[in-house]
Amino acid sequence: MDIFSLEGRNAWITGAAYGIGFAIAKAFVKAGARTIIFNTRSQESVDKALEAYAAEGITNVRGYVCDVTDEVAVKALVARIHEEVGQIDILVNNAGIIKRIPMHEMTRSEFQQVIDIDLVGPYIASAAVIPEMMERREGKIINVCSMMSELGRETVSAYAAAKGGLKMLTRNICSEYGEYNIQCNGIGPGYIATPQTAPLREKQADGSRHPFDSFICAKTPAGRWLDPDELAGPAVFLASHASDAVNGHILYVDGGILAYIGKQPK
Ligand code: NAP
Ligand code: GCO
Repeated sequence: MDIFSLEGRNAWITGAAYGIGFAIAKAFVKAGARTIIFNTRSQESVDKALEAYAAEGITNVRGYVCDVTDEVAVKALVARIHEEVGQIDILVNNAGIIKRIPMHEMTRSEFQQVIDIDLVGPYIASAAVIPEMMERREGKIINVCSMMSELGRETVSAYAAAKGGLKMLTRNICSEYGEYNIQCNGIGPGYIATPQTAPLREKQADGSRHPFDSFICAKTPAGRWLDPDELAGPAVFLASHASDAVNGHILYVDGGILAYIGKQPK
């Protein structure tokens, strides 16, 4: 079972201050990763995250302030990681935002911000790490996609466009760099209980469940939101040699949402 080990490997997980990225980082450490690198947009967020990692007993972690949309800063960060940590064996493009606004009410700038972080950011980070992976003829890139890589819904037009594009960026990196033994796959979480989805689970003024909360539980065969830690196994699989023959694939970790028409109302 050593093929699932990440022993001695360095993993850069963008935006892994909390939420899904943080859960993936914990899983990689448990699988033997040598160093976890993460970046967020503020020193405050980095410092808070380092405390959270320490609380989990994780000290082989380095946090940096770097906005994934800032190409100059990302290239400088990659050079600094190579200098201070070593090679980047695994890149997880996790950093992402969502804006839930009806498309006709959304400003161009709001639409662009989602595209920049959720699609252009993964391009910038991947383009920055690939040359070194090409030299070593080895590398793993995991793009955090979404149900919205496959489905649409009201108010998330920019996010769905970005995550649909990220699915195809995943397939194109696979196509262009597979000959260098670089595998690029996507992980497609379903509905996960994190700060990003907290607004969809907030109790209503009368104490009742948020309508979207009930809706998602009816669309998920298990009838519940998933936990970020349930992404651990799929993420370790895609980061390890166990997936060396898997490339350009989006591994949906959705509890069966994409297979299910939804629970009939009683
Ligand atoms: P989250 O709780 O909002 O965490 C997002 C992380 O990304 C934070 O660490 C945030 O740090 C960082 N970030 C945001 N913009 C950034 C930028 N421009 N540069 C660097 N870091 C940035 O979100 P999540 O639920 O964990 O989601 C993580 C990823 O999974 C996202 O790509 C999301 O689209 C995707 N996803 C989420 C779900 C879900 O149900 N939660 C399902 C499918 C896919 P700072 O804000 O401190 O900078
Ligand atoms: C939303 C949610 C979803 C999740 C996730 C689903 O508003 O519909 O935020 O987009 O974040 O992407 O896979």
